[in-house]
Amino acid sequence: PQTVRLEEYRPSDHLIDRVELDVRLDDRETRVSAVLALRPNPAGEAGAALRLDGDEIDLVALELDGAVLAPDDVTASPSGLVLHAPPSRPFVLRIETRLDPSANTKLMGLYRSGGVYCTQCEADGFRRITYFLDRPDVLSVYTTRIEADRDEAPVLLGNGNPVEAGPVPGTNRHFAVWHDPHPKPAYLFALVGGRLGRVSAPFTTMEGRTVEVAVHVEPGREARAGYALDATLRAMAWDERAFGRAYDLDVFNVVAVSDFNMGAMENKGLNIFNDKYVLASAETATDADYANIEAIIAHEYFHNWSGNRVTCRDWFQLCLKEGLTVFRDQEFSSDMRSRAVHRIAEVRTLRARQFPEDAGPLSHPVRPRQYAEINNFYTATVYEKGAEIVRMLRTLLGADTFAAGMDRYFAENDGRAATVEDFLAAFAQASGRDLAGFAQWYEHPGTPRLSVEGRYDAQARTYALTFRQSLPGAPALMIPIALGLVGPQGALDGATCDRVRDGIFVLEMASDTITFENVEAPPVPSLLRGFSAPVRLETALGDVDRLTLLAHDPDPFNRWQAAQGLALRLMTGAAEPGTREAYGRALAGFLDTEALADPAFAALILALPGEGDVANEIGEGVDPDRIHAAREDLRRHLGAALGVRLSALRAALAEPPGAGFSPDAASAGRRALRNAALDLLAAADPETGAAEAAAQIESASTMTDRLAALAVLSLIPGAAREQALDAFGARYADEPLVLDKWFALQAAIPEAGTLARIAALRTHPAFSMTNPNRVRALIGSFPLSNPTQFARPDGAGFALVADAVLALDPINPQIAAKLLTSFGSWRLLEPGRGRLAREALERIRATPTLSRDVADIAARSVA
Ligand code: B3K
Ligand code: ZN
Repeated sequence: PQTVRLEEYRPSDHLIDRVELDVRLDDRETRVSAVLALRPNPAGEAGAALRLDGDEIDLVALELDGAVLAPDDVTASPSGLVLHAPPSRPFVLRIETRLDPSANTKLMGLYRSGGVYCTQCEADGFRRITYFLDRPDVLSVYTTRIEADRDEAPVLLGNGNPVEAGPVPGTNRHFAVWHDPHPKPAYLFALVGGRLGRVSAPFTTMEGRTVEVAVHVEPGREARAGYALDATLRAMAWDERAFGRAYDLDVFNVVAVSDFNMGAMENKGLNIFNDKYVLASAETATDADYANIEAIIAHEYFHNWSGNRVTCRDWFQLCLKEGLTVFRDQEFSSDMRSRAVHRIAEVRTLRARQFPEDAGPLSHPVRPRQYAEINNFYTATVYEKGAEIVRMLRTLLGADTFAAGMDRYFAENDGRAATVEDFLAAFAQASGRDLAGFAQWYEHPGTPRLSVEGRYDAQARTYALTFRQSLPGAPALMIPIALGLVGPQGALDGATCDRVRDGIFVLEMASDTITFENVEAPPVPSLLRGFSAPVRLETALGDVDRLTLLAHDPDPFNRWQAAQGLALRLMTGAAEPGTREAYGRALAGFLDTEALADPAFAALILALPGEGDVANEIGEGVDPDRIHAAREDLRRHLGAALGVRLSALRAALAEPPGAGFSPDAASAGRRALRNAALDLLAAADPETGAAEAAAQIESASTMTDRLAALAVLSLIPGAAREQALDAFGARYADEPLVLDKWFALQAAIPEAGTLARIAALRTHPAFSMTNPNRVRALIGSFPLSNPTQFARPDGAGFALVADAVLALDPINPQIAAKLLTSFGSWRLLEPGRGRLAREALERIRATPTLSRDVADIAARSVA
């Protein structure tokens, strides 16, 4: 496949100022007429041919300034259209194309989902609708006329503001015209046509403009759209407050569809969502679903400024909109919920997804320098590590200077396609600081290691900390390290260090030593508070030090980190003798004094690192069965050691009968702790645990409680489990999003029978290989949540996933490629399993007619 390189970026030779689209929707034969007002780009090459992108479309008609072109002047194919000698003045092209939305299983371009016409254009789907300069630095003003059958598609939505609508005389068809005054790249284009119900509310912006905000869902599901609408309104108000960003159109529409490749898409004024991230009710959605809906609704809305008003010059700059927007949605969720709890959740995701990616064959810089298929670069690195970079910038500059830099960035780049350099320049100007060193964070793949050594001098009452950073191939990075010293009674506030400002030391050299004065006793350093930089921290902290931090660190993140570190050391055999009991006692003390004050935090303190976290910690020669056994052992021990307290907590946190449901963070936190307690109790005493789980499944008034109990029961083989699974499947037979949870839960069972279970579920009437949510639930979740069965020593788990990748590829290459990335950590495995994983990858690679998406991941995975 052809490689695209950042260093080869050239401005487009032509620009398209205005686009007038006329889309006549039809099930099998949709016609699109595109009138493009083109002109040569002064920044491009004069006299260059006009090369428009296309992908699987048929050209029906083509006119230049109203005249048909001579056959010699143009070359057209389904994958492109070239005008060999376009005019050197402004001109108008009219292009008519034909496409089949019903045959579009790739879910890129215009397709149908459950009878609804919808589009997905990022990164390069617009070229599946019409021939175009499908690149993010070509910004145009769009007017879109949509026409459709009145019964099939009574609702017609486009970007921007509604202009006009009415019947098409003499037919059963009608039309709507939408105009978007904000110039945008083609990837932000969208339209929707279908039968949709809606909930809506007005929003008044800080500029006094009234916006009609609406969420559109399958008719009959309106009641489940209320939370998404509420989240949208809160996100709009928050972006005004926190970033000074107001909305800029008369309407804001969100549409939920059931077939969608990702979570959602930020099309201008018309966000299209995977319905999983819109629909919610107590009966069908978990607290995690509510939190995701809130975050993703906000994320797509925030793109209106970070992505749409200021877009990306090229796809190498993807983190410019994605990293920044993730940072913005994380801040929003932190404000809506508990900041400490949310930070821990963010870091858990970063470590579970981004760190392994960065340690494996798919590692790439936050700003990649080359790609074969851009859709394979919507990664945890671009998104989550990209967000960490923005967070570090704020830590380095302080909140006020950071805010001034953001204002400057938006002001100077509004209406432009910008670069990472433009972003950093705004902060350099706002702060007067040279950020060239900081820019290195965007350029180098891999997770830096930060090792720290402490030395106490009792005579001088000083404590010296020596920091060393390393990232092969990279210069020293600028690493903000939030830190403090902790003693047996808590923070050592008397200790001071002139290199630490506002609790932050900035490491800029490969190694450096700082010294604290007035340190009365040997302290425990609390390092990287709040996870102030995305690095792997290596310290010589012993178990006793970690117990001190767990008990006394004023930084909640590092308390949690201390608990995680202890658990990891216990599971990897690195802990000192007696630590297991001491750890149990520490958790007991914590539960006695703090659990009820902050249940959400307590649930996190109790949650053991996942098997994947342990594998990443071990780093080589991984045997998933041994990790599983070690983790089970620790779960059992904690369940037994804490049993009395866990039962008491469950009772204390029981929902009073008749209490109404609230998805808020406090209520969710109580449910989380109650269910974390059940999980540990069941580990120690499966018989009682199974009975209690079965009872909770029956009595539960929320999906959170029902699913958590089912998850506990699913780990306990026996008739009760099978009955409960069957009953759940029957109860939600008509709720695909709930069945997804049921599919995923069964795929996660760490038993030999799971492969057969998955095979059987693939024939379930609700399962379908064309629906990405179903595929992700039953197959995509398997390698992530079931390491022992995925990496079975007989290779059958790898074969299952590889077969699914090959079966999916002709249907939906993006989803197939994503599934294939689950092999990303194969090099960590012990040699026997590693060889089998490699064979599965080689088998895929040797398959002819692979999509570019899958071929790219397969090639990089074994390289
Ligand atoms: N920008 C989209 C992702 C598009 C993915 C294209 N393969 C959703 C988001 O990040 O908001
Ligand atoms: Zn995004």
